[in-house]
Amino acid sequence: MRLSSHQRRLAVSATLLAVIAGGVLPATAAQAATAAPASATPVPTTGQPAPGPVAPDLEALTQVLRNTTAAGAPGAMARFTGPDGVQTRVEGVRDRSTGAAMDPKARFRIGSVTKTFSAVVLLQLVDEGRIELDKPVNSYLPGLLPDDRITVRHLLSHRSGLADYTNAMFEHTVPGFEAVRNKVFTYQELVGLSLAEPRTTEPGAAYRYSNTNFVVVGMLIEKLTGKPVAKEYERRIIKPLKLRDTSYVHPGTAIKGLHVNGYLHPDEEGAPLVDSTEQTVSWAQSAGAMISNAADLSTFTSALVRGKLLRPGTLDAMLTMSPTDTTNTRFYGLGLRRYDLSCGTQVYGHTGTVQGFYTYTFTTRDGSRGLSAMANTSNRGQANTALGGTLEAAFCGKRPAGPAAVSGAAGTTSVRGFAPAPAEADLPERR
Ligand code: REX
Repeated sequence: MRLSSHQRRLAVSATLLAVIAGGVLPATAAQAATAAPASATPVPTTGQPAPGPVAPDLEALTQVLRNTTAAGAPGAMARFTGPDGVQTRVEGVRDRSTGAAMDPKARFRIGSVTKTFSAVVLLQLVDEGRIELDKPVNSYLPGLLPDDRITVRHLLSHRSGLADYTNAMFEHTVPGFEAVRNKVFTYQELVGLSLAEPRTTEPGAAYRYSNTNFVVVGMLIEKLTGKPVAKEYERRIIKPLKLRDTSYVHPGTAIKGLHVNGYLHPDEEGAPLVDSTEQTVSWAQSAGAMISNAADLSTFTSALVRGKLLRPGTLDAMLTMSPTDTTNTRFYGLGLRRYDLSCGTQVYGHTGTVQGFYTYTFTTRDGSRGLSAMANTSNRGQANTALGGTLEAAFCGKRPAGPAAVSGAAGTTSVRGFAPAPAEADLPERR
């Protein structure tokens, strides 16, 4: 049965509520589930006493990766770095045609983790006095947006109300993907697609995740620096942090060097996976087109929270969070997420979804512990939810609720794992 995107959204919300009611979420999250509307004004939320570090459960990490492959990912990996060094775990394959095993050093497409890189570049321009967070976007890009009240901060916090053009683009997953796989869009074209749709909120009124925001961030970076975003990522982040496996090759289509192949699940249950490794990712650009690996992502997020990339004031602005859903465990700052885990630990980072790749990269506030995990599939909500369990295993030493339960009948694959309490934007079937 094919559900409309609205039906899918309702089903996902119902699942989330059922899980909360069933007590899988920690009690505090369940109690808070009716509070904290996503439209609440952002407030600094740094007042909680930090709980003591909990050792990672590496067997649980392995179990989570097994659940992820049982849920339909050809392979999955996790890399944890903490006081006892680096621990990596892999399951399955990175290339289905050769059968090559998943490799924790391999490169992959990081999707929206790119947004954190874009936010850092723009916030460095704030540090340099070249742009102000609370000024209208139109004062830097005259006439671009239909509303002079939309500010730079609204873009970085997903509060502009600019529609996410990717919802319509990928309404039909494989045809949508194949239509843009080799396409090269200008930023202006992508903004045009968004502006052809009604805006979702008044400027500043509410959090509504939209790729359009970070396309405009890319435009701002290029306008202010006079350079392509690729050069700015390179000069400001990749080189200083020596991220040798990180790149922005748009509109190139290949992932160079040792890499993971990505496999997209079609909407039709049982249809063969589509190898989606090669694509321009032009539909996302500064909102999602970067390539990296697990080690580089942890170096990046750790350096960020340790204040190596931004001045204290701009880092504070980036870490000023507002809820993205009603569980009060998921927050968004400026190009950065915060997840409040079941053991009380707060972790900062981002998630990513690009055809064939799910990514999670998160660090503790002091940068001393970090987790990067990926699975080489997408459009497979169960696999993404299962992979999210790496955070609980790594930062809370928690096992998933049970092994993957995969029934034989098409469309009934289910995974019992951690509560699917990702931010709404991670919800796999959101279209
Ligand atoms: C595009 C469609 C998903 C994926 C998307 N990705 O908006 C951005 C991103 C760049 O990484 N966002 C994530 C496709 C969620 C984040 O911020 O955490 N889905 C797929 C469909 C559905 O085609 N019909 O699953 O590959």
